[in-house]
Amino acid sequence: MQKIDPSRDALIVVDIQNDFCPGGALAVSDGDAVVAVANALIPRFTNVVLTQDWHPAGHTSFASSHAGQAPFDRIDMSYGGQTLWPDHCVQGSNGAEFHRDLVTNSAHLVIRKGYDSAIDSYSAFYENDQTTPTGLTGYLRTCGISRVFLLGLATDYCVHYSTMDARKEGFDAIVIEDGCRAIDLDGSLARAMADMKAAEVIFSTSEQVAD
Ligand code: VGL
Ligand code: ZN
Repeated sequence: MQKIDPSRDALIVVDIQNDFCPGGALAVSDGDAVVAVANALIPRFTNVVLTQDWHPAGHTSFASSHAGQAPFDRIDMSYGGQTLWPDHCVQGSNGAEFHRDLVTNSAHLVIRKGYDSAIDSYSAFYENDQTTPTGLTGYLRTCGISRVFLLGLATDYCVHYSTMDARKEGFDAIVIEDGCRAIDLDGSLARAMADMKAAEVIFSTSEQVAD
């Protein structure tokens, strides 16, 4: 059992947006299944943070921004390797909106990320250069948070990177397994799981979360 302590725990709901759900531009298989899990947990936390992938048109992570490249190709960027994606979560587009059934009203904070056209940002804490902060660490610390529960899309990208950064920043981290779905590109899910386990991330089902 993972018992919620509202004074020190926050729930981070990662990228539950139309483009990552069936019918979206970068649809994660069964992605909309996480909405019900998120909705059941959100009211049980005092401190809820939502993240929103939020790219300008022509973003560097889009394959369409690189002549001769196709979605899911990998290229080298100044900050390291970058997987290229279909255009997705363009600022102000319907695809960038939260899933219409996600209950967002009680969230205290929405962290938008990936808005710098030259850097991708999977993590809720740092852009992919691993040095540009979003400010989330300061926010959580200021609020007295020492442990984060994470769920959302996708397990092997934004949930994975957010969870690893949470650990690096000294937060305990619990990933809600039934609240996540993966893209799973070339073994990315297995790598993400191994990484998170090595970083002493705790895995729990939403059923095992107690008040
Ligand atoms: C994500 C790929 C590109 C994610 C965002 O939310 O996991 N993946 N942008
Ligand atoms: Zn993105």
